[in-house]
Amino acid sequence: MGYLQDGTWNDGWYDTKSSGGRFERTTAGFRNWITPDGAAGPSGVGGFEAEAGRYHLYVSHACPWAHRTLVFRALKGLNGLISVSAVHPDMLSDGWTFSRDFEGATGDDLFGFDYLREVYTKADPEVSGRVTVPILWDKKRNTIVSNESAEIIRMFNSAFDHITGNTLDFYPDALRPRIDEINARVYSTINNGVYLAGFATSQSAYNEAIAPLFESLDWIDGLLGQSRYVAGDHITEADWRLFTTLIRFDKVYHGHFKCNLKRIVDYPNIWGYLRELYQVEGVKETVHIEHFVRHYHYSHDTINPNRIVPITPHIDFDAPHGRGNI
Ligand SMILES: N[C@@H](CCC(=O)N[C@@H](CS)C(=O)NCC(=O)O)C(=O)O
Repeated sequence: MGYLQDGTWNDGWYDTKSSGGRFERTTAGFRNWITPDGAAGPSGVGGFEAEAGRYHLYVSHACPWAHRTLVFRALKGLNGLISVSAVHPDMLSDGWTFSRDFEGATGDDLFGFDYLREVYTKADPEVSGRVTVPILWDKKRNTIVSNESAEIIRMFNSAFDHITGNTLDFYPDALRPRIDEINARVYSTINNGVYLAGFATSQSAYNEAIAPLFESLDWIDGLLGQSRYVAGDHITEADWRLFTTLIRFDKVYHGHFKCNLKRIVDYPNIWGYLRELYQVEGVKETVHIEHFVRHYHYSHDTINPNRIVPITPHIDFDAPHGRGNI
């Protein structure tokens, strides 16, 4: 694992020395938006008009951030309009690779590259930053539109509606303040919270992350005792942003990231809710358990130096969810 500096690859794990053992996530570098008419979005430049067949997603099926974009692609009827390549689950000294040596690892369908970093240097030969998934690529302008999943899902939520006729809205005006409020806490304490706990290299950094993580899960379980979804009666972006962390939790974060005060199956409301989300049409096809079990345990040798991939418990995500009466 490493990063690009002025277009050159440097191998190296996250530096937590200067931050008291705390993992600090860097911000994504490409922040343009696809819009219905190509007008500029909230950040970046214009010129990325919604068109069938023009855009491509690079994902890892292991990654919860990339997983969000696949969920929105499915829910919004974009599977036939936006193509996808999936990297190999092992992220070692070369970072993400296009090796096909694992079921579901597709290779690079656009350029035949060996390494994901080549997608970044294709967009900008002098690029600096981490080589992360997801990447939303524009085949027409031959560049990266965005590598920020929170923004890619917003584009998918509305930019293609006039082409697909799919007007499902996971970020409706009336609920935006509530969704934003939930997202902020879920991001810092749950989505990123599991990483803060797992990548901590000091006891105090781990302690700082673990308490808020489980306080927030208790809070979510409480919300789900009162309403079917976290922001009320309607399923929203806030639910899908939670989903990709929850689905990995008992298989990976509980053990590998030491998030082991409770499991998701121990939460009466979250557990049924997780099954309900998994069973929404098109969603389970985006879940690749073997990729995330392999990726985390095999790639993070600072946490698991012998790279033993554990068996992990059997979890029946297909069991009836019982959420209909809430
Ligand atoms: N801000 C990004 C974060 C994406 C991210 O951190 N992806 C991880 C995989 S789960 C990655 O590719 N990490 C590689 C690295 O940090 O070198 C997003 O949400 O899109």
